[in-house]
Amino acid sequence: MFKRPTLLAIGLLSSLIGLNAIANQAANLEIENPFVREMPPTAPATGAFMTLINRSDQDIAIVSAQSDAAKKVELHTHIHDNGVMRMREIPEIVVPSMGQAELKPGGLHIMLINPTRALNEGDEVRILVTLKDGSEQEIIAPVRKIMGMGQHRDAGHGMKHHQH
Ligand SMILES: [Cu+2]
Repeated sequence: MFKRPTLLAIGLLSSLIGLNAIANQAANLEIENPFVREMPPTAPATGAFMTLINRSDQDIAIVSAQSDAAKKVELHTHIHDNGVMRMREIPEIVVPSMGQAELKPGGLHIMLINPTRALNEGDEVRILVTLKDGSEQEIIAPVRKIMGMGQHRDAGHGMKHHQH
């Protein structure tokens, strides 16, 4: 006796999924206010920050990123380790359905390691992110100076925290 409603439900569900599949994750991901932090030319790395907005009803995940401005690009977060902020590579940055993810100094970020050129304020950095469904989105992020980055002091790669 449940056959009819069940079939109907499945039909509805598959048509919904079918509709959703047309728009890939990249089409549902909005990037707001992207920027790359200006660093001295000798700096081994810098970070890209932005707000990621997901207007779809399914989570979207960035699983990798690349850029011609850096030899290596990683997805990072910060963790508190005994009162010291450290960066850690993570496998993906998730943007929850109908929600957003904030990439900001001291939090989630896209790490540009070994920049291939000096990145000065006013320059633009192209970053290509790959999403879990294989779709890609290009981000154009202007380079900006950020002042008062005290919380980043101890967050460098391979830097030891010295007690004096
Ligand atoms: Cu980092």
